[in-house]
Amino acid sequence: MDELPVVSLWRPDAVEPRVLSADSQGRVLSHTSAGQAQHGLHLPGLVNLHSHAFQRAMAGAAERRLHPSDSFWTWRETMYALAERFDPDRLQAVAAQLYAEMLEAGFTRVCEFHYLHHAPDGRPYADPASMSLALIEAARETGIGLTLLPVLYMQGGFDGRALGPRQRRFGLDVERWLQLFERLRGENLLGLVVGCALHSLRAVPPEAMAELLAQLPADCPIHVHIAEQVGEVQECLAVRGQRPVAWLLANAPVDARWTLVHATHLDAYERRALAASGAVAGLCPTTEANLGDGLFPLPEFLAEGGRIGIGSDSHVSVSLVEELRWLEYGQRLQRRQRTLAADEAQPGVAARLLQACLASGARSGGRSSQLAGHAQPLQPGADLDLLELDAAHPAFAGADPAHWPERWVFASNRPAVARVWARGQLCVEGGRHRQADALQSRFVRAMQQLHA
Ligand code: NGQ
Ligand code: ZN
Repeated sequence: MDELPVVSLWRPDAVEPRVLSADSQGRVLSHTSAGQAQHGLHLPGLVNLHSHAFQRAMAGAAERRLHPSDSFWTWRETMYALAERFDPDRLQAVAAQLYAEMLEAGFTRVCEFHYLHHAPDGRPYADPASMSLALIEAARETGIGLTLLPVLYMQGGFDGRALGPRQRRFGLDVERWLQLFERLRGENLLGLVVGCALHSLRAVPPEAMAELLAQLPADCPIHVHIAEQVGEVQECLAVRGQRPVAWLLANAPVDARWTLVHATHLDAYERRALAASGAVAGLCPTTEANLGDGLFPLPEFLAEGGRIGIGSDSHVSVSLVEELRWLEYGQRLQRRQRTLAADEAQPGVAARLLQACLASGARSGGRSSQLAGHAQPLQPGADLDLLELDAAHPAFAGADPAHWPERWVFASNRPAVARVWARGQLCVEGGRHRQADALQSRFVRAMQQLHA
């Protein structure tokens, strides 16, 4: 365990000097008051609740027009073409670079929504878990907490059509999914959580969904892509007679174990019912902007007690700041108002968003079951995940540290995270991951091969 500093821990609108200690697993052992506050500010690390690591290799490479009506669906073809070029080594190289960047941004756990299961021709690797193991090794190399979500992906669309040639490597049926799940649960990596992902309502037939859900352990986190594109909502209405979120709520026991990724297109009933379910809405603002998805009804959902978290998804940006900033800015642009994520109890926009993300992280990451009740970050038993803002950064000049989150999210473009601990281990110092240089050289080589 690395030595921990006396921390100046951010609490909404206050700063508490604390001394933290960790057990050998990197969990908080004690949390005691430390008389004098130090200058600076520490926050609990955040969970990045949605990642497709391989897509980091595509960031910025799909921004040239291919078609007069480029869309999510034309982007997806480019993404599939890149996906074909991955093998386990390239995946590990790209994922490790990505995870190091996440740590530098202040994310201390990642929920990896993983569906590149097989070789490009659709045949399983000699070890069918090879691609998942590459992700586990990337997490081990970087120190990030990993919630690995092997994805069930069975069909090419709502109508039940077979997987297309470029989707073959994603395919698993329920039986083979359960084999992979059991195998991964036996892997030895500190802090590893193995959960379940259903790719989307498009990719999983209703009977298979029910069959799989019935066999999951009670504490298993469950993630699903849902209602991201208008076309998907229309197809779901046509084939299943309900909008996607309404259909899921009616056909699955959606509760606090669930993370609904995107959930962009909600009617008022769906929005209220999702808020009441205890599930987390997994918002991915920079990817949703990049893909032209639409805007989530944030102020209403928060007012109704809904839970949110953020993910960097396609990794066109790997920045906590940018995700939170765009989450608020999208609402401002749409409604021509300001401070839309704030409310009377919490007037700080960044503070409210951070509070919401910190409260949902343990659920989405599958870490709440280890504790009594729902894990609050940095309480005894929770992972010792911590970030330190750079007290010398000009963004914070003149501000009360309790209000630094607003300065950080709205006014720092140069990175402001100085140090990051994941499960008690110091991973980032001076804003850089401790293995940044070596990871980056290997990443550059992999990128040259992937784009050759
Ligand atoms: C994915 N990504 O699985 O990587 C999806 C695109 C799909 C996002 N939705 C593919 N952002 O939904 O079919
Ligand atoms: Zn996704």
